[in-house]
Amino acid sequence: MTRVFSGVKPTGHLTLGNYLGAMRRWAAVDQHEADALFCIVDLHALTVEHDPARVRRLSRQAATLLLASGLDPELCTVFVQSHVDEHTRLSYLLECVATDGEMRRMIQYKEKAPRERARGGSVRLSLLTYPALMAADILAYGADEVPVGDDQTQHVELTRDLAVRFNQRYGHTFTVPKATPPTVGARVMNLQDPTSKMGKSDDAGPGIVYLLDEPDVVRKKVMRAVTDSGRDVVHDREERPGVANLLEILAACTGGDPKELAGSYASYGALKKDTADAVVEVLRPLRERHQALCADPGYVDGVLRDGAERARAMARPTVDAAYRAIGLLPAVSGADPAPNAAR
Ligand code: AQP
Repeated sequence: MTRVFSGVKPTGHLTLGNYLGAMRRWAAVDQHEADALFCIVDLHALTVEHDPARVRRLSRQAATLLLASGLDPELCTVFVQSHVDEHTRLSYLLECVATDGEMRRMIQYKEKAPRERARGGSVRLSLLTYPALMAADILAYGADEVPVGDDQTQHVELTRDLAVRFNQRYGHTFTVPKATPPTVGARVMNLQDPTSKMGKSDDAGPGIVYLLDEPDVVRKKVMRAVTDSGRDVVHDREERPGVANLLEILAACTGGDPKELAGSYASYGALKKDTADAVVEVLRPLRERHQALCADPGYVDGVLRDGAERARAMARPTVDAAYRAIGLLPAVSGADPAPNAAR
């Protein structure tokens, strides 16, 4: 059975981009068709200036939203990255296989490092090295596929490179995974700046639809989306990024095709109204389930505890194999026979 791994980072409230680009398919397809693991990658949230209490809160909220989106712990494994030590154990080995040039070429590093400097802070070393941790997240589980939005495909490419390099140098240890972005909704753009991705850690604003926004807030944000100076509704990402973004959101919510949908609208106003309605309807069941789950925090804790146990058991053999392959002396446990006794 295909093994699938993916995750969300608790750096902000989850957005429509996270949902349409990744989460929705995890619940609708991946958990049914694959042996799937979904992770709240909290260690990644420490790579930028953070408030410890907020990261804890957002981690719990992300876990609750994953379950609210339809992930079923009977069908898949839902867990928190920092609860499973194998991720950081493997990450160091992968740092010993990666080069600093590879890390510096990562788009997220190039985008986020100047932002951290502009906010008056210094750039954490982990912002440079976390792609190795991300590779460890994936390789520890022998994942074949990584269902992610477009923005993460470069990280999965790096993961592939590291897996191939490790296997060539030290013997076959890792499955080489591939990214599987969705056909529609792979890159939801900011409604106020449709040339930038809708990002959860961006400064909050009317361009970002959060999964827990009230319906009237969602409507307002969509109705105020920046469009273009033209009048006709066409799907053209280069020349009409605002309208293209709305068409893609509508298509992702209703299952249509953005180019075909364009032909059925004579005005931007009508397109915005239908897009707002479609987004509100897509988010409605998720908000309702989230509310119900918040009333039962013990359930979420239990899911995360069981998920971490399962994940640990899956990751340990591969990570142990990587430690042996790279040349580290296995630790002898108390239960192992002493060398003399074995003779
Ligand atoms: N705007 C987006 N459109 C489509 N997919 C998106 N994803 C994120 N933003 C969009 C996908 O959501 C999954 C989880 O993302 P993440 O938590 O790993 O964070 P990210 O990719 O770095 O994007 P964010 O949400 O904007 O976080 P920040 O602001 O902290 O960087 C991934 O599969 C991602 O592709």
